[in-house]
Amino acid sequence: MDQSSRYADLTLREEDLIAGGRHILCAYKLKPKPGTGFLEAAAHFAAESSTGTNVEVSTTDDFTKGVDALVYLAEEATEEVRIAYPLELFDRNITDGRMMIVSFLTLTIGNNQGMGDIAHAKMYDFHVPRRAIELFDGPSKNITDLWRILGRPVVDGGYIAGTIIKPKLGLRPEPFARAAYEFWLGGDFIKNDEPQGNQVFAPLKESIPLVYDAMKRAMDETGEAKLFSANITADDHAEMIARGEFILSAFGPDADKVAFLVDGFVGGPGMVTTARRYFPRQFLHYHRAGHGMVTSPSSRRGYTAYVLAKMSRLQGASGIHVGTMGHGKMEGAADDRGIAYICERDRFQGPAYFQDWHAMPATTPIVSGGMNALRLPGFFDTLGHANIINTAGGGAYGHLDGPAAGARSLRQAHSCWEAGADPVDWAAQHREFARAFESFPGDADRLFPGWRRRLGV
Ligand code: CAP
Ligand code: MG
Repeated sequence: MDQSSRYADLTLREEDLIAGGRHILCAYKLKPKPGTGFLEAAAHFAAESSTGTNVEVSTTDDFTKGVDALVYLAEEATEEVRIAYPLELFDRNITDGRMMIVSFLTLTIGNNQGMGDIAHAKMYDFHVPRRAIELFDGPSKNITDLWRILGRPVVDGGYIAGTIIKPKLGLRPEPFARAAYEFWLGGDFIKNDEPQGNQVFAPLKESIPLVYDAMKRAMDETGEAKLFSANITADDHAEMIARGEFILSAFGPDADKVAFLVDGFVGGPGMVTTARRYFPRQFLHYHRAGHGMVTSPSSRRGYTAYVLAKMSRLQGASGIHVGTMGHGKMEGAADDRGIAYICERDRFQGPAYFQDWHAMPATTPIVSGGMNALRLPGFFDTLGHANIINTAGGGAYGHLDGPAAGARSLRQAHSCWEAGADPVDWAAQHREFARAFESFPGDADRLFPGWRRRLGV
């Protein structure tokens, strides 16, 4: 049934919809199944994403039609479809009237992902009006709070050198805490790896007190504050709360130095908001493990990493992994910069929409995935700044001289970039950075041909 007469209005102008402030706009790349017209498919997509189904129903009234999602742009040649969703469609908390990302997803990326007449559809941008900005939690903490704890300037406080305890799994509490202590002798920030929690060989209630002891010893020895991002991911809300409360209790007077990590993609919006609302005074670290199933360029369904990051800011992520823009081991490219910029800037021109955040606090870009000291200068050149949290697991624990040297090599790489120096020249004056060349010779050969001769290795 062609519903385009009801669910499409191509006379609507995007600038009017944005100025009107009563709609969330979504931009998709959509391909119909053979035999279905493009506008017909888009209209059915909008119907199933709002007030309709595949047939007319007798219970529809004029009010219903007033909150229809409407296709306002449809270009078959570019597979471009843009849909305006009235704010009234989205579910609101009975507790405080706020909006929720789960409702945004259920409508805009819900049943429409499996319809028989749609080959595939993927959201690559969306626009939220000021009223929606007012109704989402947004971040309560971000890198500014971490800079303050680290004794840095709270504006442009710069690079936070971090790691992930590696191996990903398999360390019992004592070696886990030792690995943390050794990195903290040279670095700032440590996170649990995304699957680390309460494995039977590393009970959380044994590991966390040892990690805190390691933090205290490292802070005493270095005279520097240290940060730990503890994973509280769990299926059960009560388990998350129990973990978070235990961790805060264990860190006692240094509980402000603890961030809470959630595997937000696989855990879903409920998990992110549980952490955001129950522990609003802790930095909320959004790990996106699993996102590639929909965000990968090879996926033509779901939504992009840009959309994921934009949603995380509305949810209140203090920081989210934004990828390495082609410099690390995960999929990515230089134009992924936008994933960081939509998180950290107060306004940004995305791939489809210009978004004004109306002073919603920023979500901090977290850069991870195959990073080491050699790859950092090129990354900073791509991003254009270093006001980020970087977590390099292999880049620290794979350093020939151990984790502390690995951490120092990361900091030296940042200093090299800040100085605008040639990395090989810089390595000649900075031992741990030089030893990163020998630790990761494949990267060194690829990035800095002739380094052996110049460093006399
Ligand atoms: C990196 C990492 C991160 C991924 C996440 C890992 O370890 O801890 O979880 O990078 O990817 O488990 O692979 P290494 P993204 O530093 O040893 O590579 O940040 O793109 O979400
Ligand atoms: Mg990891």
